[in-house]
Amino acid sequence: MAWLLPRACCLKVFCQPSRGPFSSGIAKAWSGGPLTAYMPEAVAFAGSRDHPGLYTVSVEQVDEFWGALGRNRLMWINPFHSVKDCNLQQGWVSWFLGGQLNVAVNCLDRHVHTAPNKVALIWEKDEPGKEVRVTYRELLELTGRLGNTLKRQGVKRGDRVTIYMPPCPLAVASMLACARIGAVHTVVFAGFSSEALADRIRDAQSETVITVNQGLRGGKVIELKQTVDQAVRVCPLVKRVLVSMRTEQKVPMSELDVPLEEEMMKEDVCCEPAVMESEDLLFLLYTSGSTGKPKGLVHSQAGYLLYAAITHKYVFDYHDGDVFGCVADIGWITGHSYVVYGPLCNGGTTVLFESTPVYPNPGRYWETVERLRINQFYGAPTAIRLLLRYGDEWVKRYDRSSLKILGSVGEPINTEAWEWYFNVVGDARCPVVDTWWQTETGGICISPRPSSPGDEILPGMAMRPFFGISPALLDDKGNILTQNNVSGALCISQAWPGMARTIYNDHKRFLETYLMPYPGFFFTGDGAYRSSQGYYQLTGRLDDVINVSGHRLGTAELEDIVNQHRAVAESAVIGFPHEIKGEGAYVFIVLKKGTDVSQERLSNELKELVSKKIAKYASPEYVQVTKRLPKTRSGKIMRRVLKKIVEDKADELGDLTTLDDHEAVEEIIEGHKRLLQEEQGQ
Ligand code: 6R9
Repeated sequence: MAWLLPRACCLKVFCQPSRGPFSSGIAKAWSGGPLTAYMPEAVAFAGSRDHPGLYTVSVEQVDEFWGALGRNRLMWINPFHSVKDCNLQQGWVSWFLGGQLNVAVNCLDRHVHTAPNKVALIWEKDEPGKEVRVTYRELLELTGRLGNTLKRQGVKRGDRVTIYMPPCPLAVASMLACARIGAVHTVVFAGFSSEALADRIRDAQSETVITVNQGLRGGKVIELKQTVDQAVRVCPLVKRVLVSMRTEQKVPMSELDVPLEEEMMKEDVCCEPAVMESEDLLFLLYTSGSTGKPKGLVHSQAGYLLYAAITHKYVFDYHDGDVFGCVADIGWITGHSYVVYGPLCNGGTTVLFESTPVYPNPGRYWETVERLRINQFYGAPTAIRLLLRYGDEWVKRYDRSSLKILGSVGEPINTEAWEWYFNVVGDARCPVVDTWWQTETGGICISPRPSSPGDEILPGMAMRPFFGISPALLDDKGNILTQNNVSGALCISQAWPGMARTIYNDHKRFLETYLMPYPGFFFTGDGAYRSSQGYYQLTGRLDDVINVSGHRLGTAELEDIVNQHRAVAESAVIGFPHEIKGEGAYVFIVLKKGTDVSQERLSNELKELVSKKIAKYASPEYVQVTKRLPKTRSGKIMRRVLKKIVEDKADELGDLTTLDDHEAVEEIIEGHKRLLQEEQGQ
């Protein structure tokens, strides 16, 4: 393994023994029961005897709550003097002021001190059964050598480094090496096109790119270095490209290119950690807006790290020794927070999944669960819906008894997929946590857990705000909806440590997008319903709302019903201008494998189903069957593209750099034309 380096003779560990929650003396001194084992800091919070009590403290005594966690769960070089200075009205958010720390030290050194041989990463390579385990000591060594290589190449504190790599230990070491030397990483999903990559390199003004010669995904070789070559041709600022060898295949190297492993071998494993201020930049991560160029959301050091760690611990009930399996790519915020920063800050063992859910067959996830003894599995509804199409057999042939909790993220999880995940994958034994959050929020904000043991979990609902999160629903006029059983724009009414601080080089856009629509609130762009019991259910992006005959309908709500049809594997509902109703619903359907139903019958049955479950006015005008839906690389349906197609504006599809499968779009355009012709012919 080219990247696994020989053991170093000396390894300087930059830390004191951990004061982490599990080794804390405070816990032993407490005799008040299980709550302090759960959250030792609670001993200092008056009135926090149970979960609701703790939540109340977290939103009402914000400084006490986050101050105690900040002091206890992170390792500081210099302690902070104030917990926060935030004003959402003015767009001013700072946490842990005056504090200095190093994120890589928090994620590595302190664990090397207590458990050097504990496994930090399990790299689940594309080839099943070839996993590689990397201990905390080894990961620290890799990070140190890489940090020194970056420094020798001229990378300085504050410089942006673009990482274009699939999930692999060196990608994690690259992120942590940046954090160690004070550089700002920006990971670009290693599936994006050269244009998308170039846009992001230019926006970040990166002089350094780290990549691999080739990637492997689903058994296919991906020429990642070639993509980088094309991108850097139009990025004159790039001074160096560090190339790691994922496969044995040599690739042409130009004068910009630096063979990464060779250079790392020349470096020492000890790399002095930079002393970083809490609010220094940790990373940028690009996410696409519905219009305009992608936004480089900025996350800073202490607040982000603490929030990622705390949500990882409490949402998933992560315990020392557990194997945490988040199958997201590291190019996505989920990969940042729940493959890398959260688990490593907690000293956990985290899986880096390089493959796809269907390689070499649709049993891949569950075979991996069995082989690695994964305790918490965290995936996306799109993959669950895909696997559901292949039936239960692929799940049942593997032993999933290690699983304790199942997580879902990225989109609303429809009831059918939720039930299948819970009943088939989890054998009706593991809680399913539908976690709502965004690149902008840094970590999970609404999720059924944490809550009191045994508290109910309802299918397809994110339900409860996390510690420190105070959701609010607002109407069109900006009024706060205080009652239950209402829908509105989901906002968050006070700052939390994990929130993004700005958009890189465009603070104005940050203010306009998130803070100005509802002054004093952070606006998420999503709609939500608060049930009569006070639980939150996400109803989709607000720009995806359809207004049929004056009734606002969430696309997610309609899709949930459509997906209940026995033949439907997946659907996307789009609004289009309708002479009478204002807007009508146009439904795209992907059929389950092996189902055979005529277009006409399906269309009639779906109309009936929607009429029955919602109302007649909501029943779809058009039903188009297609082989696949256009999706982003992280699996979100690109509704914006479908909308242009149904509005007959296929020549205005806009930015397609994040699109996964261009053929899907062609097929849908053709299908749409055919459907209209058939309708007109009738
Ligand atoms: C983590 C992540 C954020 C958008 C978000 C929302 C949708 C994410 C969801 C969900 C319903 C959930 N979303 N989780 N919708 N239920 N559990 O996905 O970040 O890529 O920035 O996307 O995804 O619309 O606003 P990001």
